Amino acid sequence: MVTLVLMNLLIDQDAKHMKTIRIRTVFILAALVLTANAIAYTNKAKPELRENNQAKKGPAWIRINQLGYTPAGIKVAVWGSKSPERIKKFELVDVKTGKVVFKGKAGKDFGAYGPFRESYRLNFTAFTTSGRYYLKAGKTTSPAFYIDKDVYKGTADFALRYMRQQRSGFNPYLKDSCHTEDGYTMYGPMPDSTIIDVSGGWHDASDYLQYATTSANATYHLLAAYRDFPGIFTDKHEANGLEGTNGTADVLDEARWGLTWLLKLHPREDWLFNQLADDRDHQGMRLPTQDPVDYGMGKGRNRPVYFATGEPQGLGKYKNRATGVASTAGKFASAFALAAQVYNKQDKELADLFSKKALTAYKLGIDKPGVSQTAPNLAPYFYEEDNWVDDMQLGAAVLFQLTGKEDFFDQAYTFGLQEKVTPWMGADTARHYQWYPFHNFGHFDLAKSADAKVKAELISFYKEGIERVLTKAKENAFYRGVPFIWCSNNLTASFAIQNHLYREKTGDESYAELEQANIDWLFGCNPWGTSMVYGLPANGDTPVDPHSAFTHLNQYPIDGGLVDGPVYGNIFKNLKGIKLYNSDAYAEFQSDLVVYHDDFGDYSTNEPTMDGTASLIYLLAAKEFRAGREAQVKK
Ligand SMILES: [Ca+2]
Ligand SMILES: [Ca+2]
Repeated sequence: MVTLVLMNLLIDQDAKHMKTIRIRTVFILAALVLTANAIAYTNKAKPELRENNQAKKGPAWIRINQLGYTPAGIKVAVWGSKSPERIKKFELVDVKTGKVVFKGKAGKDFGAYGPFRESYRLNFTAFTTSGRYYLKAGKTTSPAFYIDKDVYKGTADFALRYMRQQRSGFNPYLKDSCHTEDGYTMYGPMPDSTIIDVSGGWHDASDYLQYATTSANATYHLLAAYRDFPGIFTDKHEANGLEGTNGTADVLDEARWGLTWLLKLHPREDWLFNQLADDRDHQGMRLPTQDPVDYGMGKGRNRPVYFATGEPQGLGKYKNRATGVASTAGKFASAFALAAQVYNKQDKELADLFSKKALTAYKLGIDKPGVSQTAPNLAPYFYEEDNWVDDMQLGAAVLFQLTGKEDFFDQAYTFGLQEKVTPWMGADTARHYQWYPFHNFGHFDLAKSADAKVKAELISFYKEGIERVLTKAKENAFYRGVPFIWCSNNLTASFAIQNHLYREKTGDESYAELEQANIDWLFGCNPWGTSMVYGLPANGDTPVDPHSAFTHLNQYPIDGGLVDGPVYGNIFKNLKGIKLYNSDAYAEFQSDLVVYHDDFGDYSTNEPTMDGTASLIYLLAAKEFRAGREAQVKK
């Protein structure tokens, strides 16, 4: 996904692409029009209240969650200054009346962080009245924002737009088909180049590779979102993704799209495929429906599908370090086993099929423990997943829910003890997708079936991971404890989900502020003052020039796409083939610590990903659900 180095090098050499004129204003307006109906509440933002945070002159800024804050929720903004100025207090002002409605103390001086010399957390959680406000500290004011129970309403459905746009096979956004001739087999027990139908699924990011590991994890997130928050999602699309209704929540339509592809990758009990296409894909920007890449079968024809052998793979210069198939097989087992539960009432035959597939996939993982990494070809980049017990734990946990067989519970528990904490938590760095999924649903799903003692033990593992991140987070005003590696936003969304799962299971609110800080970060409470989700909120500062063919070539909005996110300054400096195409609107917010560029040329921070967006959908559904529950309690 983010391995677009070669592509960028090619583009660098292509004078035509270099001269692509970006009509940014028109583009932004078009995006705003197209997204105008998406978010019920943010529509209330009157144009004259729209403020561009970056454009505001420093030396100090107040960063907020642009979606807004729920009345009963944690409410914190961050004040940062490039001057040695300090503050002691802040005020909350009602936009309509101009009156100060709340006064707060600035609290601890966090000092320097990233681009800022001084920084503070402005906590106004105690103020709970709905309305539209801005914050003021010294001479600095924040953009206006809402406090309202509906600030998350419709956001999960909005992010589903990006998933539909990523569909391979029939693409409902383009209303056209692509990659219909996938694929031909490699590494399998059948002769190489055997034609097999594996068309469908989702493109991984702005390239068009498709991975079992990310697709199965995304499918699990969508199914879990439907399971946990069924009332959040609407039905405004048909199964094929076109507008209409089919009596099924769109999130389940999307999960089904993923499941249908996963079934094609596990067509027999002894067959499991791990990947479709490879980095030969990285040959310049084009829409998926105009993909001319030739994998040896002719331009735009069949792409290779890699059999999960458990051995290192790579058809070109580079190879991965695969040791087994369990990391992929476990993800298939969990997605199928949850699907079997979800469809049990509405389609028994389908549920039985998923149940059968869950069992056979899980067995493949038992037979070949170890990791099944993605296969590189031209470049040395791949998803270097190093853990598999998390995947098998979740698979076994959900199979226990499905079957009631004690063996599955025991195995899930044993796997769970082998990796209590997802290892990136508390670390300063990790390899690309080394510890994936970025949080483990396994403890949560197993705890549902456990007695009080085991439940408490499993949930304490989440607490341990949260504590490790908190140790780092409490040192800075943004409460950042997530490492700035590639896809830091995906880790951020995942970490917020882990906090949510912990809070749901325990009722312990100790980490609510940390959880909210991670969500706020994604929506603008970060050094750059921008949301990291395309088009969300509709009137906010959100990415306008992401690393995507849809936006870059055709000015098509990529609504709901979560971009990779900020990386350490030294990661960015050492990347190959990276260059910014426009002057950096965020120049004064870059630092040696961390950078983020809203620029097509930065494939490391500004490329949306399918699986990160799927995690975001779960998280946003959780937020909307929780906001609704808080509002009920208040009544
Ligand atoms: Ca639907
Ligand atoms: Ca794993």
